[in-house]
Amino acid sequence: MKRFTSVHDLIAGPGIDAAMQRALEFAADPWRQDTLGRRRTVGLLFMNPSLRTRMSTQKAASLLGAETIVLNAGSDSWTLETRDGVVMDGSTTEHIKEAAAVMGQYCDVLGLRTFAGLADRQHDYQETVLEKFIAYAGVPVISLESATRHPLQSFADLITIEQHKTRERPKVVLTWAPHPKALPQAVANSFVEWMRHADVELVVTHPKGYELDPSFVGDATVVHDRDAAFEGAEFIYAKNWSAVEPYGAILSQDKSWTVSENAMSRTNNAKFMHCLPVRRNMIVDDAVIDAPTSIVIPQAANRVVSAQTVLSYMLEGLG
Ligand code: SN0
Repeated sequence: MKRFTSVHDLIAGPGIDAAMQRALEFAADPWRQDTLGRRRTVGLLFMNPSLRTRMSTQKAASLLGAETIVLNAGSDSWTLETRDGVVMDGSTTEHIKEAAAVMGQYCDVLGLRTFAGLADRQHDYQETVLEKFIAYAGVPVISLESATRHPLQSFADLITIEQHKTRERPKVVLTWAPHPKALPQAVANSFVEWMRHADVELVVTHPKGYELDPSFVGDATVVHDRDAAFEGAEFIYAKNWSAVEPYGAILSQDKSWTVSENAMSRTNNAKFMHCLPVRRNMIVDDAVIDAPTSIVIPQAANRVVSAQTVLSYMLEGLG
């Protein structure tokens, strides 16, 4: 695999089933390939904050015997310019062209985190920054969350559902929930994209106006009545996202969409999931996230497994 930016890269490579098989093997025995990354360096460039992605990807590389170098753009390193043809007389000090190319000289695999700017829909949805980074890096690249997707998170979500499901084809509900800030659509887009390729009954629920981009939601079932959507669900996946139209807008902070015990009581004893970080008592009530049915911590633990699986394919591909 030369790039991992969406589920499509996995489908074009080893395939979802084979990757899941390998993921479950790593989950059972994390050290089973502890020399695969010998003498290899994985470089991780963060243009935005991170806790899980940073630590889990470093941990995953370490389990495979690879070194990691982590760089935070703007705090550990120079502030990066991502636009082409601009006169760099402002606050940015280095262009992503040189930064990516130089990091590619030092590292065998690179990862990039670059959030949506939420100002220009086309710029974000064309994945302008990630694609530039890939073009100039000269080595395989892993997305550590880009403008429109968070594939390592979605892969971890799929692994988590596989491990916790109690029947074939479980009902999985993605529910919008309120948040004080405008957040990207990346986690929701990516979750829907992966679940549409999984053997689950997917239902998406959100207030009117929060429709996800058609290229992601496709023909997935969308229900605006949250109580109806929750009926009989085995997994409730909560996430806030800002509106796609008008792009990046907050249209609602309606607390009746906070995932409450009352809402969960309609489900089939559903497991609660969230990618974290989560705003307690905005997205989800304490009673739900602290209940035994909350699987947010094993879900986060699986971030190591998804990163290790993806890194293993990339390191193998280096020959
Ligand atoms: C990011 C997002 O895409 O929603 C990263 C999730 C993995 N989340 C946030 O930026 C949350 C920030 C906040 O203020 O709660």
